[in-house]
Amino acid sequence: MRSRSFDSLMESYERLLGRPNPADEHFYNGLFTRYRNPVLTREHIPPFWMYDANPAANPFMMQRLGVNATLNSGAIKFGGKYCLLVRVEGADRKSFFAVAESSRPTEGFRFRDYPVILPDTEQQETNVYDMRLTAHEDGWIYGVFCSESKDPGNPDLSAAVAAAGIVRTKDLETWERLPNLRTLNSPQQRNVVLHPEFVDGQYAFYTRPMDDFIETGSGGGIGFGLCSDITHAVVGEERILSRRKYHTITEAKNGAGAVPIKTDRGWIHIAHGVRNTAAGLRYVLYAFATDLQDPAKVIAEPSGMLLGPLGKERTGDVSNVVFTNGAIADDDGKVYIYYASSDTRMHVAETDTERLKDYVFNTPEDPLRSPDCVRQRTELIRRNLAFMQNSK
Ligand code: M1P
Repeated sequence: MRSRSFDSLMESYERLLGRPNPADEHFYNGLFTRYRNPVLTREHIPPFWMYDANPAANPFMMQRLGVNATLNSGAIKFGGKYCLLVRVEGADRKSFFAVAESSRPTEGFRFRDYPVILPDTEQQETNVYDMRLTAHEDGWIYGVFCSESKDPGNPDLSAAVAAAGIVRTKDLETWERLPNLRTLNSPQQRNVVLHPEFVDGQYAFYTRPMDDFIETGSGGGIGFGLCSDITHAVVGEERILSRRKYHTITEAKNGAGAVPIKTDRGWIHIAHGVRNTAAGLRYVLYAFATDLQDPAKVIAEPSGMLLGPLGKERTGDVSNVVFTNGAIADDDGKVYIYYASSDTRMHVAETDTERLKDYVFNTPEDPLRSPDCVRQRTELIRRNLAFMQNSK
């Protein structure tokens, strides 16, 4: 085997970052455009994060600290740039956060020189991942993420506890850590999202009550709770807004995804839904809308999935998964949904608010039973055949 030079690794890396990412012409559904390449993979990690560049110390130019995956990223437009707060998973399985940014929403993402240094205030915390970034009307950018620890009361090596960690920043560079969120009625939390506006003068969280680290158990779906002091965040009552339902895409579990997008007709939420299969869990994205005044009141629930794993997206570390925790609604009305496939790499889907509203408010609801689904489809076919006949 021939060893490569550090310079040649840097050249390959720069070539990859300069590669254009054309729209995928094959995929069409009228709602969003997929792009041909992922926007971030582990190949986008700067070589100087993984190799010792000094050939005297690294004669075989070998990776010293490998990276396994770049996935579930928060997203925000900041300083005119599209910024992803990426979950980077090291070869050692621990995740950490890093900012990758670009002046273009669908290509050219480059990691800043250093990963995010999170204040290490939770001594029991082992792993951190899946940060949602909320530009709050109080002037801070908040990051809410999963803070995972070993369950001290359970000897099972895999037993863990998930809580919602909270940080805030003004520049995506320096981060202030606040105490983890406490939810009085739920032992565990993951996929927690901070709403961007005050609700009844309080901070509002989308939660995901769970009895257990993996199973949501009695947790009925995506919850909503208020808290008066984000510097010591405590949520009491969690109202369930997007409920898990039998024989739907959310039967096994669901969770809030991107920070909701404000439109003139309501808040549009892009979440994930999970069903079980003989091949394991399948994760897809779905959408719903809530009332502008009462963001916990669902006003539209289109049937089925918004986006599911397709082609190469289907395989990876945890196959058959798409997952979002960040979208950017741009000033021109375009919306970029950043999503990870199979817990391995990041993609973007491009749409706009008009299309999203049309989708959310004009897609029929899931009638929950096959005979009713056939009635729904037959009605569409009947209308279409009449329309096609009349337009001849
Ligand atoms: O492996 C799929 C996803 O599993 C978890 O999501 P949830 O809590 O809804 O099951 C998360 O750990 C997420 O990071 C991961 O992508």
